[in-house]
Amino acid sequence: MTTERNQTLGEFIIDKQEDFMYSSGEFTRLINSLRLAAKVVSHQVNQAGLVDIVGAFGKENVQGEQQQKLDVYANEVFIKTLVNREIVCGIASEEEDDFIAIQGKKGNNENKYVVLMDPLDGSSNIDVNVSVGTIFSIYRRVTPIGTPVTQEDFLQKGANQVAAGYIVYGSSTMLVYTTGNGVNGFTLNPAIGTFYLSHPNMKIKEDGNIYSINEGNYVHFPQGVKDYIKYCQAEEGERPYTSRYIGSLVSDIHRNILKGGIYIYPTSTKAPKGKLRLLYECNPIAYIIEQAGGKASDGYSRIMDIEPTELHQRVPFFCGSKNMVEKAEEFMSQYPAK
Ligand code: AHM
Ligand code: MG
Repeated sequence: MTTERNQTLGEFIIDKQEDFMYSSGEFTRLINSLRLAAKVVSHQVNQAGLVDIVGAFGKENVQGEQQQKLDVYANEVFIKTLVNREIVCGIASEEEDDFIAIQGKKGNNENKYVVLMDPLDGSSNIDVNVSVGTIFSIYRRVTPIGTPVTQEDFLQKGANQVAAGYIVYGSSTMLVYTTGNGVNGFTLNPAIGTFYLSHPNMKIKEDGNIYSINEGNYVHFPQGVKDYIKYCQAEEGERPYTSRYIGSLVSDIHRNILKGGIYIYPTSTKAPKGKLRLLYECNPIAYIIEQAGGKASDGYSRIMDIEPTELHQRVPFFCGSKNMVEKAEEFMSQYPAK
């Protein structure tokens, strides 16, 4: 419940500023900008069906996917909010072919953070009134401050993340984020446009009973995944588990954090590298899941240890309750990755 007694996100950010190792206020301003953009997008998502914002935009993104009008809108809102405030030195987005280097008004940019994001994940769900989300990941740049950012600043492994979060536009809008000191969730009170701390110190159970995977692709899955699905369905102890798959990553992950479960998007004969993107989908979710006490892997090893090679790189993704992910890895290890 969000009541007047709950701390607001604004108050929380200021309180936590001092805990933050390199605190200069820059990071605080960055989170504040994301908070603002989230409110703008939330408002627009809630207008779907009332204003001309649902449906395809008529173009494909670099990955050959149909862009939805709201994808494009959310992308613009997040980018404009960050660019106008000169709060970061670079942005990478699922909707942009390449990263964006941000020059300050005076030609140089003294900011030290880059943001990688999926501005509106699961956007094909909007037309049918199903929850969608935003995912973001923040790094400290590795090239010298004041020079234009390069690809190197974005191709960092997930373990280097300074912060990560998601916003779920669901039955209510929630912003969940971590800076490496646990995970906190804030619910938007739309009447007054304020996020309140509703889910302090979120933890995912070590064992859960939900498995989330697109089973329609079963015949295309690796044998280790097929065997794990059969394990989930077997009658023994707490099993069979419940199958829940919304097809909207943020919502599936959010539910599994709150209830305990595993989410899997594996490789398949149709998608040999998996579907989800390492840098702005898997890494930020992995950081949150780990901070909540769970585990995130590619089926064999830790997601956040993968050295990225491309901005839009895809990876198989297994994440959620620790013991469930470890069990799935046990099945995968019977069939070593090629
Ligand atoms: P998107 O980034 O194009 O929206 O795709 C990512 C989405 C995730 O939200 C979701 O978990 C997954 O794709 C669903 O894929 P599928 O329909 O193949 O099960
Ligand atoms: Mg996406």
